Amino acid sequence: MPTLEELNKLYATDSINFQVGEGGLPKCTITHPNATAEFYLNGGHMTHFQPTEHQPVLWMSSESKFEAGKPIRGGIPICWPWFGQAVEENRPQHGFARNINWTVVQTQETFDFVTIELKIESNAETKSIWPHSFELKLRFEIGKKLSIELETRNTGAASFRIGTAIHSYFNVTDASNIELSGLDQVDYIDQLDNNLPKQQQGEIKIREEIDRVYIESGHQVSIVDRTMNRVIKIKKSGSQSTVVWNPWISKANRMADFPDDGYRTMVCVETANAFTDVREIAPDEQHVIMQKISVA
Ligand code: TA6
Repeated sequence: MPTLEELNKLYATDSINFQVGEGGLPKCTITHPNATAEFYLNGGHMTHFQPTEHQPVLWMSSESKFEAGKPIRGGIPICWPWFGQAVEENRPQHGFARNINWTVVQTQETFDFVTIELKIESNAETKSIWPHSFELKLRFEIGKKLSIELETRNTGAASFRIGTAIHSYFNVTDASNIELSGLDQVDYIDQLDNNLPKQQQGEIKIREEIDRVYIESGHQVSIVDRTMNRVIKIKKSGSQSTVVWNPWISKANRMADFPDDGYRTMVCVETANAFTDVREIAPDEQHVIMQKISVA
């Protein structure tokens, strides 16, 4: 793994800088006229995004661990190559991409934004968990808006299937005083009710734990934060499933890296390929999933 000095020599720009982050993990900070942001090479995990003149957009847990090989709680976990529990035993929840170290491929700065490209590729360690050859690229475009693009390439000789989620945690002032619009009449799988299929009626309001996988939704979702008087708009491509999650009280209390009252100020809206939306990738083929976040 390159040293911070090598990373800065190769990839630093006026706005991009690599430094020691929490837990001694290497962190990239972005200080651009249009936004500030930060991410960790551990998991390719974005932990902060704030357009200038706005409040932070991403929620971070004050109890998150920052240990190599362990997922960070909050920000934007990259779930890949499966979403949720793996079918096989002792394989990590939400895949392994968020637990391993990513390498920097390139960085670029323009007047309007910065772009950073990271990648991981298959090796003996990944093949011991998932027996396929792949190259996975993650691209952040950070400016007044944030886009996150995940490109899977099959570099092996056999097809494989992937489940993914750009598992974004959004910062809201009071989760009981927001509405999520854009999913009205969309079918969803209720992960809290034996994965029964249901249909969304109207906007989503949060008054208890919610864990739903909206299927066949290419729709834009808006988080209307009445208290902060702002709307977070979430567009996407390469995905026909959107996950909405808030652990609410008892699940928040059960998670060691999640503050007991953390549920009050967050909601996850995840751009996914989950359940029936998993993707088959043939040799030399690729799949791109993208989430674009803007604040109004
Ligand atoms: O957001 C959907 C979900 O699958 C929830 O069921 C919850 O488990 C969440 O992901 C967080 O998962 P994690 O493994 O990060 O604790």
